[in-house]
Amino acid sequence: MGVVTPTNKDVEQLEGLHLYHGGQSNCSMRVRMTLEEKGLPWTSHHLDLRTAENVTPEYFGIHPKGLVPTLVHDGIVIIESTDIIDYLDETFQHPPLRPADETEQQKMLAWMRLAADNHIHVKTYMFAHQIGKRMAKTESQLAAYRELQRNEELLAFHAENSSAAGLSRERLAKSTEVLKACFARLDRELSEHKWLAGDSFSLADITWVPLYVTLNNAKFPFDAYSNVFRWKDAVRERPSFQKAVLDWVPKDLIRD
Ligand SMILES: N[C@@H](CCC(=O)N[C@@H](CS)C(=O)NCC(=O)O)C(=O)O
Repeated sequence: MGVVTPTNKDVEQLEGLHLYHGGQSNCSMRVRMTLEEKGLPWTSHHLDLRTAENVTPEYFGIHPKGLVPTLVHDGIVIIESTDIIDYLDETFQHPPLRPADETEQQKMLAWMRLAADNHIHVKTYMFAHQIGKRMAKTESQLAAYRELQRNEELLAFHAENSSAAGLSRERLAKSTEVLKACFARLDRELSEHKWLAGDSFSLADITWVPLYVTLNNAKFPFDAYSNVFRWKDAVRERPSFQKAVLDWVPKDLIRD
């Protein structure tokens, strides 16, 4: 589980549920949806990723990679969105967001792992098609980032995105291929069941619907996946989608 010991000791004093998150961040949407589904009160610490509010010594003292989201629950710091939502569901069990059936539960966890393992491909597609130029760092911003960031994959990603040529065609082609295969898999599953892990809405759906939202905003070609369309419409009807997704993403950035 994604519990970390922060070097920024201030957060260990926080009481209740505190979420460090970004409005448009798909990983943050997962946690907000889970909190809304459970009706849990939480305190928002919003970080604007466009102005690199996450790239500060204070925030790296909370999340060692400087990413959102981070949940702090009574001073316990948890990172990695899929671990956070799993933690929330284990800790606050009503209403449950995992199937009662053990096989379906394993299926739910497998969908969550698939999303976590492929996050870099979502990021690549989104940066290449939508926000990469806006998020490019200047030389001095890259130098400041190198001072804080210890993760090689993130250093390489942001350096490549900030280069004159931007993210390479090879990187984008690979990510597009992986994402198409993932959504083809979702589509097959959803041709047989209403929800990803079976007959009940679960953390698997909460994990994947923000990826649909983010990629759709970046004009990912979803036309081939009719069952995915039906599923995202069903998720959109949930009040948690309005509160956790639509209320946080600027209207001009969200596509239907
Ligand atoms: N595996 C992490 C990924 C977190 C992540 O990449 N968050 C993005 C927003 S969705 C972020 O903070 N990006 C800022 C950056 O790359 O500097 C999780 O699931 O929480």
